[in-house]
Amino acid sequence: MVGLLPLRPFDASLDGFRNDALFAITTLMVSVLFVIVCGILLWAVVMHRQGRHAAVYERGVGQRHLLFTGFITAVIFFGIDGTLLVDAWLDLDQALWRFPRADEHPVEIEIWAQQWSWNARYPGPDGTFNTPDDIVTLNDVHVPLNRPVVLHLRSKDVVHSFYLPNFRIKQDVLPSVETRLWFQASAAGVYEIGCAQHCGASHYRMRGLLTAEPPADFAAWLAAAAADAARKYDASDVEAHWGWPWT
Ligand SMILES: [Cu+2]
Repeated sequence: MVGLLPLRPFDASLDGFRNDALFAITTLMVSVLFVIVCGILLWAVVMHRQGRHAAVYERGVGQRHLLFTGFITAVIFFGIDGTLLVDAWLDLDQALWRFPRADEHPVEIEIWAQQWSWNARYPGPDGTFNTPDDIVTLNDVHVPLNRPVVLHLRSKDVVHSFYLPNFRIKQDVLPSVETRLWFQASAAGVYEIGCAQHCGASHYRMRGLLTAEPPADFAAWLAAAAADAARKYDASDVEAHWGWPWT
């Protein structure tokens, strides 16, 4: 069924297929209802065209009408919203809400959004955020393949939305509240990070790159980035110390 939607971006994530399946089911059900409604409209136009028979005004309060209305409403409700009943099959809870446990050793990254770029912060060799050995990048996030990644997100200014089309996830990034997201990359590549919330004049330029790579390549990148961060660290640059304690 997912094949019905060939125009979706390449799925590079462990759980993206669940999102695609739900999207496909919903699209299919809405399409079926669309055809039925168009059929009814066409039937009404033909059957009630001028001269065929006089129109009759119905108040729609009779038991027969109420039952019919209830039936139609139920069909629409279960046909569209009812697709969420396939939750058990798609196991969406498992994919969306089961954040990785500590013993799964997720990669932890803080994302600080601002007009109009994405700041990323890794905890560095000491494993603690907001310390001098943190690794800080701009519009450049790297993650290893086949290992969960947890993001904690905040915004410096307005509401943004961290969007990874190739991983089928999106989360609002707010100035006042920390939001969270997790995913796992299953295919190596360089993918786009987009902002999905109109956030000002240059919203369209607010994009970064996410590189998913084998663990050895990720470790090499992380080591190089750590050395670079140590070189650039400036204790007096208050603006650069935007990290927060990971909770
Ligand atoms: Cu934005």
